[in-house]
Amino acid sequence: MLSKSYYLILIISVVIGISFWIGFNVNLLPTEASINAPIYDELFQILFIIGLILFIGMSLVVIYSLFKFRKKGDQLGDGIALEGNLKLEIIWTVIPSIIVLLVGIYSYNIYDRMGGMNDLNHHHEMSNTSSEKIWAGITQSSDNASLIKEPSIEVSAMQFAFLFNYPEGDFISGELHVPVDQTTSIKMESKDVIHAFWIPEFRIKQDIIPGQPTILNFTPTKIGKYPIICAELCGPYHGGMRASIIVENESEYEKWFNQNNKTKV
Ligand SMILES: [Cu+2]
Repeated sequence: MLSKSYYLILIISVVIGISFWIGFNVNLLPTEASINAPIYDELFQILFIIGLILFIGMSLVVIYSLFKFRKKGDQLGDGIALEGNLKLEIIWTVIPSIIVLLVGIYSYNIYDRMGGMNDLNHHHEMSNTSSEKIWAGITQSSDNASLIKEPSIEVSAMQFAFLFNYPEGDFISGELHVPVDQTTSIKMESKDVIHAFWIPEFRIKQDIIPGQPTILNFTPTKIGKYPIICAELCGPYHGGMRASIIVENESEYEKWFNQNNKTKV
């Protein structure tokens, strides 16, 4: 006869095994279309696996308890209350503390690898008004001079639309076109309330705050059309505040740009 703890260890191992298998084989996220996406997805995968272990583990405990602690025929009350199980209290304090600490350290590492810890004050040549803030995040480049690259595009957010201004071509577009594999820098401004610029496929999201222009850099890696979604409740038609980003190869982008270019007449 095998001991109880043997079965317990076996069940825990199976739960962890199944959770890892699902975590590595089930992808819940949209396609990865920027250099940030694979980094972000690493963190998501770890969180997903931890969530699965907890969900499957707790479900098993609930199902087991339903049978094991079922009310006996002649039983009227709830039974004796459990009180002061020191061992249990230590376990359920220490294990979550370790998990939360490790996830915190790992998140910091991910944020750093996505460029979140880059120095904020290296862009004076680009932004000469002190009110302009360079958003720290979301470029992998460690070379700060390369943070701001062509094409640079101005994004205006308003209730309830995004408009994309291409200053070099002196035109405004309702769609954001960018070339693939190049760092694009967008300068975002809000005309009214707080909006947010979110491209799920790029794993980037940045608030657009009135009176505080924000620069966001990203590098698309996959040709295609992706949604731009306002991710900040900004009014009654917030749900309809969407636009598209079209990532295309260099020559397609040039073609589109030249078709719209108003400086070359
Ligand atoms: Cu909005």
